[in-house]
Amino acid sequence: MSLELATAGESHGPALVAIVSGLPAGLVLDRAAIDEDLRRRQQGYGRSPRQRIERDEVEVLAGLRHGRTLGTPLALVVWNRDHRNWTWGMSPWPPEGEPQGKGAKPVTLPRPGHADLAGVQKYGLADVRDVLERASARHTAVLVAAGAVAKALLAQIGVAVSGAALPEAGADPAAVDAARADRDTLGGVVEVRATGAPPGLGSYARKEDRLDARLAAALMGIQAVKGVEIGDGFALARVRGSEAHDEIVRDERGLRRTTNRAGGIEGGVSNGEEIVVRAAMKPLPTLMRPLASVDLATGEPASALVERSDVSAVEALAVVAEAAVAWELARAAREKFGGDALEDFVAAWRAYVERIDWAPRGA
Ligand code: EPS
Repeated sequence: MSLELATAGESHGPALVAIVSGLPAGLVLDRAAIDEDLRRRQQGYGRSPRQRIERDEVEVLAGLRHGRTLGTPLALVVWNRDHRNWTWGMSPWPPEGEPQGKGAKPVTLPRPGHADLAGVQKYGLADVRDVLERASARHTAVLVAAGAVAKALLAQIGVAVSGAALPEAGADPAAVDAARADRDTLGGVVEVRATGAPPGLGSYARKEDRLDARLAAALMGIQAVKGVEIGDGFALARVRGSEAHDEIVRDERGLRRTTNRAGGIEGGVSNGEEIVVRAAMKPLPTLMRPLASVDLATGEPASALVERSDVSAVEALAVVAEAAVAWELARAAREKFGGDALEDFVAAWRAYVERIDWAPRGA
């Protein structure tokens, strides 16, 4: 039994859609909790004016009855309010009438740092809009909705996940103001911590089972992420082995570690300590003072497309990264504990933690 997630949706199309399969039956979902995560994702200093248009809320089309999962695919929708300004430009079917509104003119000025150029080359497209609509970080709204569902499942086994931006670069309001004044953008670093994860999530058996590899892929899969670190990560490369590992002791509750340099994962398996991961975000590449590019229609040198954009979205990334980590931990927990009914899943978890010698950490 595993969780699976399929998504669809363009930034200015009608909606973003997610289908979550592999949930047990009987999980109570709290609509307000999902909407609160969607609201958190829209916050943060330095966001684009687009966030004044959107007011993201989840709509459930299938898989839920009276607030409880049915054990069938769960269909989630987040509507794009901005679509009303793009009804011609982003019409799924050939539009009727004269071109009007946004998206009516083709984009031919690829932006360095976006998928624009590689996307038109790869898919044989003439209009960069056909690339940027799906590549956009708008997509992360529906990933946050799915992550909120994952967090509800994890709460049943005492696991809590939370993300925060490190207070520097794009999470420092003064730095954001300075970058905005220079018509520039900023990145930053976010950290996600998960408490209560038992030892044994993930496996060393195959590289695709390794929890650290899975978390790294989940975080790298988020727009603008260029680096991922587990625990002390890169800093471990510069210390001796005697200073790099987490010694094992036993207290009255069970086995535990005296430090957590590994970030709660050894050999690709959770070790029962807090799981700590960080992701580095590059500065957003849509610039109000654009970089050099080439007009794909004429072949002549030109400036890249200037479009409404965020100065920084690092606080939004913290919420998206939290959702990505929650999703991956929930997936690993479904693999380990199984069960068609929620109570079977929880009973398998309880029997397991009673069997092992472990002092639960921070739950
Ligand atoms: C984004 C560009 C901007 C952001 C968008 C991500 O979109 P727009 O061109 O409509 O202003 O606002 O993020 C969101 C819409 C969102 O909800 O996070 C991009 O190019 O990735």
